[in-house]
Amino acid sequence: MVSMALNTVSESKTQRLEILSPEGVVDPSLPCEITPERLLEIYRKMVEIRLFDERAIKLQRQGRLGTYPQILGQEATQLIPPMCLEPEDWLVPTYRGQGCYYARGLQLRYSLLYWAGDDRGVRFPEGNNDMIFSIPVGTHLTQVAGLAWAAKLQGQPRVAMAYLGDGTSSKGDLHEALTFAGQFKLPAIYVIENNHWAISMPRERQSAAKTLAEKAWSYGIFGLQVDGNDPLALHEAARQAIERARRGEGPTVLECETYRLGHHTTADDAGRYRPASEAEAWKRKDPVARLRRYLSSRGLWDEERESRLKAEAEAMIQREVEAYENFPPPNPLDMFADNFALAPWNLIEQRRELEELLKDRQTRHDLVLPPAEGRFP
Ligand SMILES: Cc1ncc(C[n+]2csc(CCOP(=O)(O)OP(=O)(O)O)c2C)c(N)n1
Ligand SMILES: [Mg+2]
Repeated sequence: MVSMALNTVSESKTQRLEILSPEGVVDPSLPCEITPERLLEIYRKMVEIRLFDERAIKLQRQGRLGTYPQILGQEATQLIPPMCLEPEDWLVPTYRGQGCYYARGLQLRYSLLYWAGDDRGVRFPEGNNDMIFSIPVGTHLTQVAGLAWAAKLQGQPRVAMAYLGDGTSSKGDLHEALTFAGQFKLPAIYVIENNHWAISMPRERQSAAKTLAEKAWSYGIFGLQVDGNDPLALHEAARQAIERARRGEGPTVLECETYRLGHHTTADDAGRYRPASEAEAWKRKDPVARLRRYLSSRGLWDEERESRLKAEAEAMIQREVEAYENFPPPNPLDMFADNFALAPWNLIEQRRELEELLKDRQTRHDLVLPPAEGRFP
């Protein structure tokens, strides 16, 4: 039972949690505290983010969006652990994080804006402790230990959750972060989104470790492998990990085993390095279809509700795309903002020059400009 295992880090055998089978059948012997309303909320968000992902790819192919990292097939791992957090908990996803941010209430127009290269796309909801991801992989892992440590020192019941990929789990950053998190018993949760590929490097060649979760044990940390396409298992594992962290019982590593059904990003062609049959096999474990089967078997879902949800989701996404495309252009002077507390003289000069050039032009913007003055540092 996972509830027993979560109470101890002396258990050295890494377990795997799967509650809902790919056929949509629940294992009644496993703990699973979840209401029908919560299940329906999860399903709605999964469908919305899948349709958004499809739309984002089309926008990129039409030249209306920059490079975009798909999350097809990873909807459950993206949405569910962040949905179990409170707004004041810290969340630091990776670039493949549209679902994580959506779970926390970021409007999809901002995700599009970000992937169009506009830094106004990181306008997270007021009161949320969400952080922008870093493109260099793994650099946030020690920072998340730091966030958790700060929460502990300040006596705040806050949890810090980091996402990382299977490839990133090979980086030294994870060693440092877990050493620290384990030793200081920090309220940190490391969600390894094992989607089986790090660009063209398969999971099998990534590490000789049998599971990525078992790495946790050597740091005195509880590690659990979860079926990342099983919404019930993810919800239960994340809920228990968060509760443990809040009770002061230390960190958790959750390896969520899923599959990247799409390319690494729109700049990649997965057909060049892996057989299509592999993705086809994983489609049978699809998290969205799996939850739909389960909801239908409980009389909570039917065809009519499905088409209504899809129509509503498409309309919402259309509104978000329009809001994104009608966003006022950024003010070129913003490139000088948020870089230095005290701007160096050459930047001050360049900013003045640009200001002069822009004088006669009409620029619309919605940001407060930084002051033109500055001093030598
Ligand atoms: C420090 C650093 N090295 C290399 C890269 C190039 N890079 C971008 S994504 C990636 C693979 C990451 O794979 P994984 O951690 O499995 O995440 P996934 O993309 O599968 O979600 C690499 C090597 C980078 N962004 N940062
Ligand atoms: Mg990966």
